[in-house]
Amino acid sequence: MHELPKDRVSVMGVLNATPDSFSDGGDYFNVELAIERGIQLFEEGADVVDVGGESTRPGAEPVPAEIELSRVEPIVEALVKHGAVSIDTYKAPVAARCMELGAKIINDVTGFRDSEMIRVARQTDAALCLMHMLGEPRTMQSNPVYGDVVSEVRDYLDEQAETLQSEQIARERIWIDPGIGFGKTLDHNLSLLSRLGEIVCLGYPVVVGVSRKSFIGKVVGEEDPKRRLGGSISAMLRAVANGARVVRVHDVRETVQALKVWSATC
Ligand code: HH2
Repeated sequence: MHELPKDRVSVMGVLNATPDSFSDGGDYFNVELAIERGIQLFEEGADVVDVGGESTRPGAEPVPAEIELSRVEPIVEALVKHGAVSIDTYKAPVAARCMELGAKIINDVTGFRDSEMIRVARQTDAALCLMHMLGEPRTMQSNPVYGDVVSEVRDYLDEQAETLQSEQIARERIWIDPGIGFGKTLDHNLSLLSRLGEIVCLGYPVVVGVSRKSFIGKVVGEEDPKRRLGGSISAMLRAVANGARVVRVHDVRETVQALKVWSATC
């Protein structure tokens, strides 16, 4: 199983082998370029590289499992020789094949709602990142409503984590993620980051993905996701200050630098 270091935050580098991701769509939609980028992310200090073959940006349409797998399979196969690979999928056949290839983490943005995903998870020793999302990517940003977003997200993550354990999955394998930007308004995202401690309290390692997301664009008035680095670093450090153990980022070199200076001054 992939063990998280106890004395520092882990960096999960994002590698989207998709034509349409919001942040880097098309940049690595070529196997050679994607593998090169993945190796670069490890060299820049990523503890994990998270490979995705379907965009889950707001409004995205699902991709059939065969297409998703054909995008990620050669990349996962190559990158497992360089470091720990996570597969960003909610489809059981994709997760199963990537685990056979040597991936160490299954990152499911639907929070293991599918019983087939739980079955695959049970047959492996993968670490499991279970994320909160309200609804599905196609519709999740059309007026998301919560009573209290932080307690609803926390209760959902707690229940899903309990469900996994009732299916004989060890607690130590479970990571949780509030799903910044997945069925949340600007205020919801800001509340989740500023009150992250209420989710950290559940006792599972907390993963946070803020990198380049649209809530940062809203705060700073920047349309282009690739010009949101300063805001991304700031939001990432807020998450770390509030207890995040893993940060999912596109800009690994800059994130590693920020974390080193942060911890040197603690
Ligand atoms: N965010 C994205 C995708 N996967 N997984 C976790 N655990 N947490 C996140 O916040 C998260 C995630 C969306 O970012 P990105 O991969 O850059 O975009 P896209 O879904 O368009 O490929």
